[in-house]
Amino acid sequence: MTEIEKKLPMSIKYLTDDLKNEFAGKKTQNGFTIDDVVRSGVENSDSSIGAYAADAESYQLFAPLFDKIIEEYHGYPKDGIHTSDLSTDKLLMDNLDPTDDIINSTRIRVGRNLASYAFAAAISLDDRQSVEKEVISALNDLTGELQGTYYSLEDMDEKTRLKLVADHFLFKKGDRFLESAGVNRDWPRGRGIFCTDNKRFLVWINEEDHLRIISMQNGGDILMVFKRLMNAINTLEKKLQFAYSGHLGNLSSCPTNLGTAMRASVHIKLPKLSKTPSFKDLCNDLKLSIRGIHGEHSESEGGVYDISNKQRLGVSENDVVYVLYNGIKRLIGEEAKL
Ligand code: ADP
Ligand code: DAR
Repeated sequence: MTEIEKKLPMSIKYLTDDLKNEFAGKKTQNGFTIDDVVRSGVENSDSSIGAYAADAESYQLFAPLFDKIIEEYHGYPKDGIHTSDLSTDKLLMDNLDPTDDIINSTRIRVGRNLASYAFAAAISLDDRQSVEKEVISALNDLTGELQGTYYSLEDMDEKTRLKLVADHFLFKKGDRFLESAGVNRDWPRGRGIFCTDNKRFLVWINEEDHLRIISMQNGGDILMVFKRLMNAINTLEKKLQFAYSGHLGNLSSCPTNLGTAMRASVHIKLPKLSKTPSFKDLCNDLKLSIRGIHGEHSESEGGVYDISNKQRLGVSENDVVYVLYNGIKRLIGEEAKL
């Protein structure tokens, strides 16, 4: 493979002429063809993945392509069996930053899609509004630390929306990658955010997936954030039927969010370590991703980075939170040495 081919979006790199012939004429029950699946990667050649699923069926109908992408991104085999572990009683982890000097905040989120609807790239406006209604009904039954209020993006004034985005609580309109995939259609109709008064528990409705279930708070108490999220997932799973398969776990629009569909992140100050030449390699070795502090494709500010687990599939929720915990413990140690 040439150096140029290596830099292509995975969806383009692995969509050989043989596969194009194999997929010709095929479409999912929601009318998605292989061209629809890879449109984002074709229109955005700087995509890392460049493919979005329209529904659960996409992962079966176009499996020869998705298998390659999934194997490269998650290191997960095409015959793998995903196991979930939403328990919290086995986890032994203390607060890595009890004096709040280095970890600004911790956020753990999962993506979920309702089994009976097309995913964001293919869903109709009516169905997106039905998803919104079904999820709000389930959320309104939540009690205790999860009790909150739903705010529709259609009714939200711009000043409030911008503040919620700036404060890292609310999602922005999808970037060009999501635009090409068709995820932004009818924006902002059928979309909104549910949150508790203290904003430690939030649910996005109809961003990139039907739900993003989020637990977050200032500081580094990863275990407390994880326990709140597990409580929410275990409660919501009793009310909503999520798209799931034994092979791929929770099914998501983007193949990077399969399996646990979990991204566990901290916003952490690493002003010295981040300037060393080995910072990226160290995070890679620790199976950690580096992002800026205002979401994907944003920049870090003031030496603060969004560090999170990279692998989401073929590992359990307990594994994910330990990858973050052990990785952050190591990064804090390396920063202290400098
Ligand atoms: P995701 O795909 O997990 O939703 P993004 O990178 O798009 O992630 O981030 C979504 C929003 O969540 C952004 O506003 C980002 O700043 C915020 N965010 C992510 N991780 C943290 C964190 N550990 N602390 C505070 N805000 C966070
Ligand atoms: N930029 C797209 C998305 C990759 C993962 N991020 C998601 N799903 N938000 C790409 O293919 O590079």
